[in-house]
Amino acid sequence: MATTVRVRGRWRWQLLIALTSLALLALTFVSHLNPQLGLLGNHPRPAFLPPADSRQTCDAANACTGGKSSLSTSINRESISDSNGSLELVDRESVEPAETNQLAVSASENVRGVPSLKKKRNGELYYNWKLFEHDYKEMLQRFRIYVYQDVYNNDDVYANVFMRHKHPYDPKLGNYFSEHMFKINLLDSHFLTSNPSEANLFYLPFSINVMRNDPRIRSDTTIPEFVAKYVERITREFDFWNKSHGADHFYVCCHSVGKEASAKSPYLQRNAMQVACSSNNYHKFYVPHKDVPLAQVWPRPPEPQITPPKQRKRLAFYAGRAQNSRVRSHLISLWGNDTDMDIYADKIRGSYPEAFRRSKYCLHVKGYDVNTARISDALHYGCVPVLISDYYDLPFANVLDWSKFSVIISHMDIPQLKDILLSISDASYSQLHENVLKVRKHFSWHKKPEDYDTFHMTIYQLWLRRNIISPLNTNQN
Ligand SMILES: *[C@@H]1O[C@H](CO)[C@@H](O)[C@H](O)[C@H]1NC(C)=O
Ligand SMILES: *[C@@H]1O[C@H](CO)[C@@H](O)[C@H](O)[C@H]1NC(C)=O
Ligand SMILES: CC(=O)N[C@H]1CO[C@H](CO)[C@@H](O)[C@@H]1O
Repeated sequence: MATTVRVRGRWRWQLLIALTSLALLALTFVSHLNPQLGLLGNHPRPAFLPPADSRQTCDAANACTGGKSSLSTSINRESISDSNGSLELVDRESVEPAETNQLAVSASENVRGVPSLKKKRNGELYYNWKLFEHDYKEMLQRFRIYVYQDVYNNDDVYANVFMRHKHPYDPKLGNYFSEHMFKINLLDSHFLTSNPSEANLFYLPFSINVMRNDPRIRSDTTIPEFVAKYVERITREFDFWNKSHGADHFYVCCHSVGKEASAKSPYLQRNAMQVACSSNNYHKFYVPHKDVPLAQVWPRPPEPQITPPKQRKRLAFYAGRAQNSRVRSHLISLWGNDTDMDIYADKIRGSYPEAFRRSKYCLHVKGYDVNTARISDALHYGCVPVLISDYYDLPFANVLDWSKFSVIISHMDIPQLKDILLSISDASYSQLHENVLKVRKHFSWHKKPEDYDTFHMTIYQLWLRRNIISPLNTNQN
């Protein structure tokens, strides 16, 4: 080795100078990479999650350890996995099969007994509660959305695709519940305007989930064609689209095929906003800052009594199909027989809700895609979520500091999973748990929306994007 690259005398200095300037340049660059998340306004979200290591080592009590070198470590890691290109391909089938042991679903999840938000504490969990609250209230008063009238047209042969779903609580729809509830809540809300000239944004009301189940459409290629035809019609028949080339338009999907829905309409893809459960920073059609992560929430019966931390005897719980991702099979091969953690390949043995109730930590591990309903499940049962899902653009991450109510672990740190969880002190755990109880309300839908619930939080993300007009003139070449 030493014989092949031999740097001779006078070159040595030039090389040294060149390397030093490079290092300085790199340093300047890195110092601009400030993972400041608290910014609201027109740059609502970080493009990527803050480095996994720096977050997992900052516990709820704000005691950060080992943070000094973690930024550079994780930058290295990201570039390694980028250049390796070994991330799983996106699944074209569906988000997830239904979980076992779903309980009957109640109409309204109105859980009381959650501690009310106290201003002093909010500073920790929310990046800037005051700013958020102020802006949120302005939104309630001023935000206006226009929905294309197909949503009301019962006579169309494809009425089912556009109209509100009649049975959103059908357990078969559990994984796509968020998509349907958004539409239902919006149609009943005061944000809707029948006057397009006063609208801030325009809603394209097609349902990817319904298309997927409609034998006339269903396939990976037909869905984008259907969507493209619809956008063509909107473009022809209404002025609104051309005014912004679609930049003030949005559509909503909680089905992973939804990410390809825009494949055949360049304007939709590059300009319009996609409100999506599969908010995967690694996917070619998902654009952070433009698109909006949608929280994937299963409808669950109320859980009025939350098991306190001391009564949670098991360290961690996970159940899910191992074959859905390499990350999962890795987790199961390393921890499947651990005596402190209940890590099940495939189906859980016993009751699904009980497993959440008896565990301190509940794992969300990427499957076909970055998202599943396990995060909102964990929050629902008062279990602290552990996220093992790199490149997940997390819902509401511009408002909520996820490190205050969850533990984020890089795919590469699965071998350290148990050490990481055991290193979190009881005091830090209590803080995480307390914050879980506070954020639960952001991760639940209601027939009649409540303040700061998933509907309002998602609407708020759209509100932040109301002024973004980027008439990117996409030539069809
Ligand atoms: C919008 O622009 C397209 C392409 O230039 C054009 O074909 C269409 O007629 C325009 N729509 C309206 C409503 O003017
Ligand atoms: C768990 O233990 C069983 C029985 O000893 C064994 O067959 C299996 O391979 C083990 N699984 C893992 C993931 O270590
Ligand atoms: C291109 C390349 O090097 N791919 C490798 C990425 O890493 C996985 C294991 O994590 C290997 O199996 C691939 O061969």
